[in-house]
Amino acid sequence: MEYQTILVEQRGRVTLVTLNRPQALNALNGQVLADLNAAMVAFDADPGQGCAVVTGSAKAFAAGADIKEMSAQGFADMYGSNFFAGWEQFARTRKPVIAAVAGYALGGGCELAMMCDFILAADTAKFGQPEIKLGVTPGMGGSQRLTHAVGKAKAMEMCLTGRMMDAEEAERSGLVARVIPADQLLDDALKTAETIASMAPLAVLANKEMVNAAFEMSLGQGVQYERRLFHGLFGTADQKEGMAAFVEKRPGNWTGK
Ligand code: CO8
Repeated sequence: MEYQTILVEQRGRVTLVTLNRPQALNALNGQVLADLNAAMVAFDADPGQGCAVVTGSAKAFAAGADIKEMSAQGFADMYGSNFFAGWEQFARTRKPVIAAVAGYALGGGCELAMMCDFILAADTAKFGQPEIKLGVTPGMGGSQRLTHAVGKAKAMEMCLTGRMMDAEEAERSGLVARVIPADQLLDDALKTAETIASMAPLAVLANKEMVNAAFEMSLGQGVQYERRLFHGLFGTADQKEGMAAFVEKRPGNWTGK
């Protein structure tokens, strides 16, 4: 598949997706959306792939939605076309996706990182929702996902002032899983993705699905949902294999069945 704005590379069972619009600091336009969605659909459908890493450049993961593409649009254009609703497709990727963020992750860039399953941040990373400075608001889920991640006080301050959060504050606030020296970010993210891709595929899907359920359900419903998925995995060959492998002190040999 030919992509115009991203580079896609398979490394064993890991798909590496690199945003590649350096002239616009990887600003997210319609073509990036189309390319990313196509890459994620192909990744999800490929049984040889177990985890994806989405990354940008050293300067910018992505500096937001493409302001030049949006600036002349009116309400009828935006509402009529349900502008950027296509990002919901990216967020529906079933297999795990790690965001490896260096430099700016602003506006839609921060929102894209938060649509991934977790964020690994270089010590150079800067996160922000600066849309207020453009006279608008986040539009790809940032007001919701940021609030879930860092709580109301910090999310509200960041959305209302547009201030950026550095990597250390982002880790302390729960926005990122870990901070890594910039020159080791990609290696670390790929290694983390390999670890995930080496696990039993159905258990990987189930773990992702149940953690995400915590954002949609009450505690009671979520616990029930977890238990049903847990019970369901006892119908898989990989559960038998995983538990036999533990007893026999050897690694599991997964079939994804
Ligand atoms: N869109 C388009 N082009 C961009 C963007 C962007 N978001 N960000 C940077 N660029 C371009 C610049 O215009 C510039 O291009 P050119 O050389 O042709 O002038 C090039 O990238 C390099 O940028 P700078 O020269 O500005 O680089 P600096 O190092 O001086 O500054 C910054 C880096 C601080 C990141 C700066 O570029 C900046 O502030 N960028 C904009 C950040 C921003 O406001 N992001 C939020 C955008 S709005 C948004 O994301 C809304 C999401 C939801 C929409 C959903 C609608 C439904």
